[in-house]
Amino acid sequence: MNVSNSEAIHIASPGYPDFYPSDVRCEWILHSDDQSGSYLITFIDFIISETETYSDLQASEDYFAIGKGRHVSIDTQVIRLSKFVAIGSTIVLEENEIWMEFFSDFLFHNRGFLISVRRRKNIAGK
Ligand SMILES: [Ca+2]
Repeated sequence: MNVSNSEAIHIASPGYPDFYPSDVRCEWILHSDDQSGSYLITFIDFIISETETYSDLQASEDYFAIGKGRHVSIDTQVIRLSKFVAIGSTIVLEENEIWMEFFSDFLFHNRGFLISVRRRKNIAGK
């Protein structure tokens, strides 16, 4: 997705505001033509199911992760979020390209997330 300086884009979990499905993995790559700006990522809604282990069912935790560049990997990951994030929380990333990943395991769903992403010019001299 291309993010311009003038408008916010919205990214949501699949099916939002209905519960997201089990067993999904989504990736978003965000790119800006402006090399000298930052991404402002604001959480409008965020509830992801926490996973408990039942008997021999080994589930991994649902999560939403954000990282630098276009290659989803633990090495470039900046933050990994589960369960709840306070509404209005904002993350700033001074990058040209960032990735986002959503993963849900086979157990439990929830409403998921809605975020807005804006592009902001860096302050001169920084
Ligand atoms: Ca789950």
